[in-house]
Amino acid sequence: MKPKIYATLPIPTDVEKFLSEYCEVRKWIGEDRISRETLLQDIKDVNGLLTSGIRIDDDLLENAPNLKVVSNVSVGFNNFNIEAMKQHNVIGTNTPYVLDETVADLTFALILASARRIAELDRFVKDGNWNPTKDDQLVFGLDVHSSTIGIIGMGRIGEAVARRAKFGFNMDVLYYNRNRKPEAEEKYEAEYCNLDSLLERSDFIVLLTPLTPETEHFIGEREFALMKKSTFFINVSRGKTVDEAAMIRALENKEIYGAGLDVFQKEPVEKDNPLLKMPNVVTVPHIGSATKKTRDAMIMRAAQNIVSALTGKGAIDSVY
Ligand code: 8YV
Repeated sequence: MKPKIYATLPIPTDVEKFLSEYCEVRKWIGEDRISRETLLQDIKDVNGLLTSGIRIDDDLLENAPNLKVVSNVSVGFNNFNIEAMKQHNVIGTNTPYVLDETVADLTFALILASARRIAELDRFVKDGNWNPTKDDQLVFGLDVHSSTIGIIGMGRIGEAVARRAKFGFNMDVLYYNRNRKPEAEEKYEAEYCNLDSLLERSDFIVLLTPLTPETEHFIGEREFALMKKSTFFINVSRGKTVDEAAMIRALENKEIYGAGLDVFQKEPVEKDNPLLKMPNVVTVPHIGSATKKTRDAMIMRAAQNIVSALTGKGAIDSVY
């Protein structure tokens, strides 16, 4: 009897072919995101769940007594209730490594787009407002090269950002992390400093911490008040690592110069969110890893994780 797995997101053909060699594959084929109700119904007898962003808690685990593994198609796993999964003896896996460079690219896209006002001036030109007689200062931005970047969370993606900053943009690299990263200090002349010093000295602050109970609202009113008025805040981690209301106030009060945001407290972000009306805030819809090549690599890795766990070879990327 092949183990049964359920996928809540579309699976490329080659991945489905790989999975079908080892498992009986069932999947959600609806247009929209699967509802909680349907999900709990559909997974009653499955052994493995291939998913992304779905809350894995006691309620779901009670509903799936045969579940042995939940494989996230993401590196972040704040959707896992780890204690509940341990109690139900369910393995949790994620997809590290395969997205590091793609997320680092998007991070720099947000740095460049916010500093050089790309989104705003793209609209400016397309709205027919480009008038050569007008004072050039109207379109001035701020330099990225030779400035100072502050990386909060120097993991693999943080190091990929540091490499781009050092060797691509001749930037000074500061970082704050739970533990020192001697290699990054060696390779990118990255300077380890305490959080407040990083916040006070950086021109671009990049938040790259996972969302955990310790990092919820890690950046709030106090932290924004320490930043320079010329600073750009870049969030490519999770919306809830930032106190969004405090960020909105800091932007409205010009305590910081601008922001580049890939993630929001609520996703999709509400249409009336004040951030969406600020020309000095660049917003994108959680696209950190959103390239075909990288997403295909993520779902193949997640498939390998689920097969490995269900064929007794243990989990390649277990999160606990
Ligand atoms: C995912 C991400 O695409 O990997 C992560 O942690 O945030 C993205 O790569 C996203 O989680 C999909 O919901």
